[in-house]
Amino acid sequence: RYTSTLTNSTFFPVLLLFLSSPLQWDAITEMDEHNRPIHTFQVCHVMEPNQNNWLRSNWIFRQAAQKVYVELRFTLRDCNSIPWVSGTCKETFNLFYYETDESHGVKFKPSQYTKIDTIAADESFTQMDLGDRILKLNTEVREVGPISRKGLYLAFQDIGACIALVSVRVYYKKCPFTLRNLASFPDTVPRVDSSSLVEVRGACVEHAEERDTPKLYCGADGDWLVPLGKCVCSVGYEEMDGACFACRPGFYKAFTGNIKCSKCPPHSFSYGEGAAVCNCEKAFYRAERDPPTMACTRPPSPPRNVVFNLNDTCLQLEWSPPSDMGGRRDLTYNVLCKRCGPEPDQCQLCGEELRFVPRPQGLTNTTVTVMDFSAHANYTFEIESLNGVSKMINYPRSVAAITVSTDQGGPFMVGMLKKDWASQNSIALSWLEPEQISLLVVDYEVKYYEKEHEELSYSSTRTKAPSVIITGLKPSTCYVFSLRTRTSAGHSAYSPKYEYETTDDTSDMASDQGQVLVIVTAAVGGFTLLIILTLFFLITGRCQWYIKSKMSSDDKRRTNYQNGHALPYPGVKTYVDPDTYEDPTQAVHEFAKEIDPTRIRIERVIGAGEFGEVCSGRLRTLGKREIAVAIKTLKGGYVERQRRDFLREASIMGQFDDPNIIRLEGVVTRSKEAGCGQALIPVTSLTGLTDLVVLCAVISGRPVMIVVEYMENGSLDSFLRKHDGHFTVIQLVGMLRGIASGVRYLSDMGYVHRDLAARNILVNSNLVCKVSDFGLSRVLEDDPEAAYTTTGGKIPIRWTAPEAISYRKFSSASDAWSYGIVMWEVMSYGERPYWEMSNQDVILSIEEGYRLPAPMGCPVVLHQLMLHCWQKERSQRPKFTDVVSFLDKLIRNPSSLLALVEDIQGLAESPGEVVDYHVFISIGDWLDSIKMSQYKSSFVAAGFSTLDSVAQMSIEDVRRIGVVLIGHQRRIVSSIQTLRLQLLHDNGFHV
Ligand code: ACK
Repeated sequence: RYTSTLTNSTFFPVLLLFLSSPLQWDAITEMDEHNRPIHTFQVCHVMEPNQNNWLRSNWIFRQAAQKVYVELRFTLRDCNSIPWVSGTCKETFNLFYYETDESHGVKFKPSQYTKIDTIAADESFTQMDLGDRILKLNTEVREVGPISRKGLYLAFQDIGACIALVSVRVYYKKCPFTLRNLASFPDTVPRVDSSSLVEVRGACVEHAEERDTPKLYCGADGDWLVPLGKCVCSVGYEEMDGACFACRPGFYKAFTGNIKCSKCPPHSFSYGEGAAVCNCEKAFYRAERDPPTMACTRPPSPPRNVVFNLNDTCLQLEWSPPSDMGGRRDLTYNVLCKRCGPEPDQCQLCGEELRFVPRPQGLTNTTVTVMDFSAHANYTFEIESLNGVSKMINYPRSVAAITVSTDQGGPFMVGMLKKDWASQNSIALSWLEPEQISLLVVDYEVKYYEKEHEELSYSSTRTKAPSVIITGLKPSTCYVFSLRTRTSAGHSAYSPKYEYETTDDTSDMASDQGQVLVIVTAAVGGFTLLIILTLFFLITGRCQWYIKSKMSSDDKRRTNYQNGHALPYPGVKTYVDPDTYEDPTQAVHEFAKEIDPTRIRIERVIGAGEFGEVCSGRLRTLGKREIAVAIKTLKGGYVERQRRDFLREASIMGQFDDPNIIRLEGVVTRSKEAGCGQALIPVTSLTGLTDLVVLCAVISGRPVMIVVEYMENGSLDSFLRKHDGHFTVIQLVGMLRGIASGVRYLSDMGYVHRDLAARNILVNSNLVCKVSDFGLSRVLEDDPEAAYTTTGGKIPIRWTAPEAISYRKFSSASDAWSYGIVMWEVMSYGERPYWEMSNQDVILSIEEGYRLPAPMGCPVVLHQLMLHCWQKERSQRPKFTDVVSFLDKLIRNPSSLLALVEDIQGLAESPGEVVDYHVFISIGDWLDSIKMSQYKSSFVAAGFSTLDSVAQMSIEDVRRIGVVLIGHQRRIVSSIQTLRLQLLHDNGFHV
């Protein structure tokens, strides 16, 4: 039977053949307990000794597989239940394979076959079971590979057991053809090595093109992981249901990308399908640089209301903008000048002697000044309005014209300018209106200046009436006045100059006294204000001086350093960057206790650090107690800089005092020079030569050490990998809570860790997690995960927030991102974040919005918290104090952890394949098949005795019946899901 019950698997047809040997397997059809026929191969020569009965499969074409899975279902008779067979009866059989390119005519030679495994039954049946018609079916799966030949044979060797082989299924796993982000990915066979992923490049679907190379990774179980890059629909095509469709008539799409087709802009149309741009209607145009999204436009109408002002030397033309701008805003004007004779057709273009201010062409204002024109001439000025599409047409131009005769000027000269009265600061003038003037007077302009200053700077004022009072003048000063008229034809020339004087100071005594009073009042008020302000500044100034003088040098530590700026942080102890000390040794002694090395006993080397070995040992405390410690050593032969960098960590660690931060016991910095073998450090338990060598290195020269509390379980990443699946969710959440609480303490102190990762967390024997590895940038230099970025820094890419990677913006919010990655590491038992992806791909995928999926068995709430930590906008990431209280709530209310991500994805993600289910499986068989036999009695005791009832079980039920370990819960729940699918299919549902 070789139909599929497995996702992403391809099955091979398998046929079993008899082989000629004296005692053979038999093909037998039996009835199961439901009276349904089962076809089996059986052998049961338990009485005779030295059995060697072979059954071989057909040649199985390998196809693309590199590794195949063989699933066997069989029953096996318990030898004890058969009388008189001791010594000859066996309870195992052997599974073999033979790789070959030849598909036919291969003679069976046992010596060519390689053994895959000896297969034993988890459940054997007895005579009694037979009587009750209970078949105890065993399921065993074995992997075979890597396979390189074209195909293989399988063979079964019986050596004297009583076996019925019910089914053999041979299959391999593949990532099935899929469409993602408008790219298609072919069927892909995973690598034989299950820890590495196959990178597959997708091909864009029709009418789509690559934006960033579309990629997926094929995982060992045939799942597609980590979509990267994408294709986007080409111009004229839009995305719908994973394909690119042409824009309908009347619509267009001018750019590639996953945007929708848009309606044609005003005054444009598209008749066909798949238009990249819409064409303009008649008499409408698109300028060269107009985007296709812009409406089609037309040239503007001519300018309106052209007038001119003319005086002796200047001719100013003015006009109003056109009534129709043609739908654009890039309006300009050109002025063309023609000088004409007495007849209108005797015109020619003006020569270069005429000056236009600012210029004759490309004007943006509605005025231009013309100079150096001839007197007694007729000029015609054509003012043309233009916009970006004017040059698309030659005719008609949008022009307004005006004719100016430069003869004008004298006729509307005014009469004499008369002084009516004068005061200390003002002079009143009046004049007679001009006579015999055909044009309407618009206004008069009076120009005046101090006589002493000639005409260097003058003022002017305009008035519509033939009189004016000029104010703001100096007393006893002579001013020069002249006047001109403005009509619709422009300005007249100025009148002759008139001189008038203001009166002197004494003539206005009363007002002067008033002014004195005001000044005195203001002075008194000002003085009072001055006294009040002086008093105020004296008091506050004193306070500031007092505050400054109180801040002695050791108050430095009360200052919170963030991004190099000192922020006062009242009431909370804050972190002091040791680099702010001129002498780093002073920082070490301020924050770390000096330990007399005779109090330390080194016992074992437990690892290697950047500066030297890490040892475990004992420290005699001042109260004569001995405590376990870890001792970080600085290699002999160090230079001063290395010593400073090494001790920097102690200067930082020594400032912290929190149950979730690794505790500094002290440092050894002042011991005397010692040679190899000198008993500076009493060594009582050297275990071997290596330790001896190491210790020599430690004690030669001037030994320098950092002594910290001992953490029995070492670093969190290797600890979790070693104990995969061994903890309950609550235990894992407890660890996460500890880490969050430690980082909360650091962020409250104003310290940014920058390298939070499971490898930098230590675990003690009570599973308490503590943050370690301090030292800011130096930490990153040490970290083997740290890689150089384009901005030059060394950064552990997979753990670091995007803003810290791209512009080194490290903050407690970037620590929150790293904390999210630590959560993921914990929930996946030390899996490498982003698996085998390259750093570059990690950066790209994060930028595109990809985030790590929930690890197997991860409660939904925890994955949500991770996603919260991985918000792109750093201000939206959670604060550590919120993370701690959230985790506390989960611990108090564990039912919130019950919903697993798989539960939610559940059936929705199941494959649509044909399912074949062997109905005679018992609960025991099922638990055996997933290697969870130890829970058989728990299932039965809790009343879950049929597969139907098991299929209804929730994760909560699984926990309730006593499955505590999360790894076991994971295995059982995922198998229940498969079971559910199988039952659904058996009941006629296709999922
Ligand atoms: O994973 P591990 O066993 O835990 O290997 C590394 C090694 O030293 C190099 O760093 C271990 N280690 C570091 N500090 C301590 C400590 N305080 N207690 C116990 N082991 C430690 C770490």
